[in-house]
Amino acid sequence: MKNIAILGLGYVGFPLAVLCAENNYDVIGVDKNQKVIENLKNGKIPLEDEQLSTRYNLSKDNFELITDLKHSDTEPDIFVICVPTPVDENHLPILDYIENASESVSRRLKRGNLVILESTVHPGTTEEIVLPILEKSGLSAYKDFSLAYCPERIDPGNKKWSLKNIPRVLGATTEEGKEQANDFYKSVLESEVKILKSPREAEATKIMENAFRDINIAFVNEMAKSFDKAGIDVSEVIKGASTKPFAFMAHYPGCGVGGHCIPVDPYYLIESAKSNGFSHRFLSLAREINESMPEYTVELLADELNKQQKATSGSRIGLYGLTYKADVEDTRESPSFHILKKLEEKGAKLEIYDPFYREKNTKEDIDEFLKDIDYLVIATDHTEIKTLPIEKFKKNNIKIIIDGKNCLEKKDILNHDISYKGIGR
Ligand code: SAJ
Repeated sequence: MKNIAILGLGYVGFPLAVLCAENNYDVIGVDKNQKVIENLKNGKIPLEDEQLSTRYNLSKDNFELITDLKHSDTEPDIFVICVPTPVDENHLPILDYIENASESVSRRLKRGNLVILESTVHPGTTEEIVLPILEKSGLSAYKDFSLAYCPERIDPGNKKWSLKNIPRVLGATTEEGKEQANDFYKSVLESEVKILKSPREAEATKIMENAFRDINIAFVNEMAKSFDKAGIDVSEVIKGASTKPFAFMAHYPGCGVGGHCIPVDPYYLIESAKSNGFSHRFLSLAREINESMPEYTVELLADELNKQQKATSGSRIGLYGLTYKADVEDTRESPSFHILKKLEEKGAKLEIYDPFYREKNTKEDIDEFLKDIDYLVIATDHTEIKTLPIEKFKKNNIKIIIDGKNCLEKKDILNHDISYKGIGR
């Protein structure tokens, strides 16, 4: 039985820990957050996933749960670092968690060990930041232990693509390291693992795939702004372009780009490229366009109010949706909070409601929420709002709907004499 230490038991580390326990690894689960460890000891997992919870409770006899690696007497054969890599308010990467985790591993490192970093980082982090910390152990990443990078691609809530079947890429400092890391992933995954030249290429892969998504969203957001001026319905145009069976990939405009990946990952490359003397003008412009969408959404409302000789100030406005995407409770980097701030700055009399994130709700449920507002801004396309009968808006005398996710049927809304503006439609 091999021992594996997994540092960081969040949406990346925890599913991996369960998968390892199910595949006869003795898992040392490490998370700095005492609450996470206490909950896990009581069978409560750190994310909403019924199936994962059941699997964990069946496999938790293979788990040792600690807040610091030094509390374990078990000697790990493999270490996987899955700690967060957020950016600060200036969009600069915060690598403290990775550095601390690497220090913990360095103190326990033994000859023949395999160390894998899975957190999203800028190209060069594995070899320039993690490697020197690990080599404080006196061991060499080229002779004594293996160091690899394998970016996580988990997509929480995705029913089709799971940790087990999502293809992966990896790079390592030595050929032996590539083999050792590949053997590990093959022992727990069903998916293909593509071995790349070095950790840098693997680090750059994750950044590229997420920056690709960010620029494509920025592209349709800019098209939406242009089509708003031209009276063209961008949703129709995307449907039209999607009939092309090749070389077009639909993305959709909206009130902004949230989550812990897409709006964050490009900054890792933007910032690290600067130190190589390169300026990512295109990635930066895409970020600028996407970050302009919350304000654009509030301007759409102001324009519609003006048409009714009303001002944002003093108007009874409802903000529906604070999470960054539909039917999840995650609010990280959610554009809704920028919309909220703008509406408050403009003096709106605000009601707030989100069925998945209730901490800022001013009403108990959607019926109460709709009762006390005249104007509605939809910032998250939860199933609840998409399936709400239009009559509910009419009955509550909603006069304007700004659809930040283009998730409602425009013509149905207009047929009920309610003003409607979407993003680009
Ligand atoms: N968004 C748009 N227009 C789009 C797609 C997304 O405005 O066409 C917005 C969403 O509303 C959200 C943000 O972008 O606010 C991010 O959406 P997302 O669907 O990319 O969701 P994430 O953040 O969960 O992205 C994850 C990523 N997975 C990993 O990093 C492993 C991303 O690479 C995946 O492409 C994405 O899931 C996915 O496809 O579901």
